[in-house]
Order: sequence, then C-alpha cells, then structure tokens
Amino acid sequence: EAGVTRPKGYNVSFHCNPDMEKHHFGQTHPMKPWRLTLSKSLIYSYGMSFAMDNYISRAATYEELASFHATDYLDFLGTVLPEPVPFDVENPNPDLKFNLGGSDCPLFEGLYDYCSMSAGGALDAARKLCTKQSDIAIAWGGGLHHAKKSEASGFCYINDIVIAILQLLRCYPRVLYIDIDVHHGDGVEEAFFSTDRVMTVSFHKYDPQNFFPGTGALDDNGPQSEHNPGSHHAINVPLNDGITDEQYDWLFNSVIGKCIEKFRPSAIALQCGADSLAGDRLGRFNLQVQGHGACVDFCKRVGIPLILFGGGGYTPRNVARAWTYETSIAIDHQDKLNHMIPTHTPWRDHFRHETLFPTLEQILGEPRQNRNTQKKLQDIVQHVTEQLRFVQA
Ligand code: VJV
Ligand code: CA
Ligand code: ZN
Repeated sequence: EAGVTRPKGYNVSFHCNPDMEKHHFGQTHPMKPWRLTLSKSLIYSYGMSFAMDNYISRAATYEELASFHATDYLDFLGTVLPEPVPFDVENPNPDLKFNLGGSDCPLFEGLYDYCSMSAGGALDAARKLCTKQSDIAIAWGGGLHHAKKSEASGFCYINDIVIAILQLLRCYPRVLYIDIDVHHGDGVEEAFFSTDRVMTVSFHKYDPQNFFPGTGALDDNGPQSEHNPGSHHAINVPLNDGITDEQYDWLFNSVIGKCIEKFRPSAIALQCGADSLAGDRLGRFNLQVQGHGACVDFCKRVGIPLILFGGGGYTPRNVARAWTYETSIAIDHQDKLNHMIPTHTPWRDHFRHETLFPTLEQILGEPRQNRNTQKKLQDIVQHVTEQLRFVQA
C-alpha cells in the first residue's frame, strides 16, 4: 500500500486477544474492555498493522500466573461464581475473599479467562523482547498495575505487568518500570520492593484522603534498610489536578532522564494508562494526546527494548486516540499520520461526529484548573535527584 513502508530500525509487535474485549464489568462500571476494540479499529484503519508484527496472544497458563500470584488466590479466582446482580452493598457475600466482589472488582462471567488473556498478551510481548524479535512490543490489553500477590484491587485482578517484568528479568539484568496512569502503580512497586534489578517510577494524582489508592507520596521510596537491595528503587511523583503537557513533559524528561543515567536499565516497561488525559471520567489531569505520547517517544529514543502496556482510561474515545497515536510513535509514522489527518480520517461509529485529531491544540474535555506550581515540580526533581544518589548500576 502506498505510503505504508516498513520502518527501518525498529521491529514492533502488537499483541491482542479479541476474546478479552468481550467481557463486561457491569453496565455502568467505568472499566470497559471494548475500548480495546475501539482502539484497535482506529489503529487498523490507519493501516498501521502493515508496519508491525501482529499476534493474537494466547491466555497465560496457571503456572505463568503463579510466577507472581499465590495459588490459593488463583484457585479461588478460577472457581468463584458471579454474584447475583445487583449485589447487596449492605450485606456483602461472606464467602468472598481476596477483595473480590463489590463495585471496584466485581465478579463477572469469564473473569478468569479475561485475566489470563490480559496476562497472556503482556507475557507474549515480553517474550518477543527477550528473543530480540521485537524492539518495541505493545500489549494495550495489559497494564493492570494494582493487583497484588493475593488480592484484587482497583479493577485489577492479575498483575500482568509484574508477570511480564519477571519474564524480562530472565534475559535483561535491569528493568525500568514507568507508570503514567493517573493512579499510583502500587502493585508493581510493592512486587519489586526488595530487588535492585527493577526501578519503579509512578507519576500520579496524589491526595491520600480522596483519590485511589492513597499511596505514592514523594518520600515513599520503599522499605529502607541496609539489608534491602531494593531501597531507593521506588520513585514516586505525586501531582495535583490539572497538570499540563508542558509541565508533564518537563517533569518526565527530568525525572526519567536522571533515572536512566543512574540506573542504566537494559529494558523499559511503560504503563500508558490513558486516564491521565484531559476529559477522563476518573482522571484529573489536563494532558493532551501529544503530551501523553511524548512519554512514549522519550522512552523509544532511549534505544533499548521497550514494552508498552495499556492500563486505565475511562473515556473510550480518548483512550483510542491516545493508544493509536502511541502505536504510530512506536512504528515511526506519527509525522506521516499527522499529514494524513485531513484526508484520511477513519470512519467508525464512535468517531462519526468528529475527526481523530482535528487540530493539534484539540481540547479533549473541560480543562481543569491547574493546581501544580512550578516550585512543587522543582521540589520533586530535587527529591528524586537525592534518592538517586543511593542508586548505582
Ligand atoms: O476509590 C476507590 C474505592 C472506593 C470504594 C468503591 N467505590 C465504588 C469507589 C470508592 C474506595 N476505587 C477507585 C479505583 C480506581 C481504579 C483505577 C484503576 C487503574 O486505572 O489505575 C488501572 C486500570 C475508583 N475510582 C472510581 C471508582 N472506583 C468507581 C467504581 C465504580 C463506579 C464508579 C466509580 C464501580 C462500579 C460502578 N461505578 C457502577
Ligand atoms: Ca501512575
Ligand atoms: Zn488509573
């Protein structure tokens, strides 16, 4: 096809499983797996599949899930049945365990399949980086960063990111994990608290009383002890409402630039939660697709193996825009894509009344008041710089 040439330099692989996208958390639950279908249809409409290796991922096996999760938790997850709907908030089912059931982590039909498919895509992506068949591997169905070893949390049941990073650690000495979801990446941070082979960095809205999950303060750097090699390897960037592209870009470049310099990672895992975009149903930031995508571009330019995960994102049209734009960055087509906009706007039901990127200054939703002062951002960079004095690769 004219205009779609195989890019030199980077091999990109795309990992998805259409069966995952059919699952429902419940009618009005904010997490909508069909946003993955929407994203994919936009990505394919632009012809991007011709510039990537496309894989339908298999579901992760029980043994693969057990590389991180406790078997009693997996066994329960595999056998528990959906609760009657609507469930009784006043009288929760006493047989439920592991934070399963209720509104955030409901039990729905096919839950175990959904979870193992999400993890399967992430694991396939990690394996492509290990075998060097891909330089960048994309798993938009992954990124479920809150799940714990024996606990579901915040719409996440299985931590596909931890499972994928454990795979990367088999062939790469050090992995830098970066999380741009608007929520704190607590599950991934906790999983690697005691190793110096993974550095975790999360950027998030921080307001412990009012915003989930309430962890991730600037000075939360993991258990500090001279016997813990993982000390100082958890970095947190707590932010307030309304941060803009310009501020985020400056912070991301400063913080991640310093982390790379000190930690010298051999691979990067980037969680691209799209709930940090302006106009998100649950988010609080003012990021545009360009500001969000600049993080992907920065990581790509480091020139080491890169895995991209999805994550949050509760305004599906915006999720699809962001992950489409970021796929185009991975395959190096973003300039070409920008030129295609006026004439090649894909025609899809959900995009019928608008163009994908009408102008580069597009506002995706009502802008929020920016409550991040430049002084606060400088303090963050200062604190991170001090933490990194303890880190040596
Ligand atoms: O804030 C919370 C926990 C509560 C208890 C449960 N109620 C519903 C909300 C307050 C304290 N949970 C957060 C979880 C956010 C998870 C984000 C996941 C990710 O993006 O980081 C990665 C995928 C929360 N915020 C908003 C909601 N829950 C919420 C849940 C609903 C809902 C509306 C809002 C569940 C069901 C329905 N509406 C119908
Ligand atoms: Ca985050
Ligand atoms: Zn989130």
